[in-house]
Amino acid sequence: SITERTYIMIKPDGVQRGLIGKIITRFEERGYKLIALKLVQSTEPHLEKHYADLKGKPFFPGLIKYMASGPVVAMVWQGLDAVKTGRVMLGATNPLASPVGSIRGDYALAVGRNICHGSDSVENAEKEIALWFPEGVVQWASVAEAWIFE
Ligand code: DAT
Ligand code: MG
Repeated sequence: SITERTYIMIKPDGVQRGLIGKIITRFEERGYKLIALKLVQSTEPHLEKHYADLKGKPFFPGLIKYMASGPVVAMVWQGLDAVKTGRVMLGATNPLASPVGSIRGDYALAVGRNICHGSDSVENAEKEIALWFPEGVVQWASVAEAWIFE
């Protein structure tokens, strides 16, 4: 559906490395519509909720510390197949397994510093959007939409 939404987040390493604009540009150029955006210094309790499914993994404490180590860019992008295509645009969890041309495949090398997050299912996307944007998103009419979809 063209109203499918995904939660995309530029992690602290992506922010520190000056990659915010490049990552936003990829989603804009692909034809997705930005419906929420903010720079946030997150907290460990909030990140533990975001990554609740991974609690118990050996890398969990390090993941939470890294994600809280600096600001992140929280975004919601909307458009056809946003969740699955967003994941394809990100690449694999391990940047070394990510194709060149994907965000992680072009800008990252280490699994623990893979610069961006993307929701892995529509259900999780909606949960993550509610967690990061309790204030809601912005509904706006895109003039480009008539040229991106038939
Ligand atoms: P993804 O971010 O591709 O959805 P995930 O949800 O399985 O991957 O894991 C969340 C993050 O945790 C991932 O982006 C990087 C980190 N991570 C995952 N597996 C890891 C590992 N084996 N060692 C270190 N960090 C890991
Ligand atoms: Mg995940």
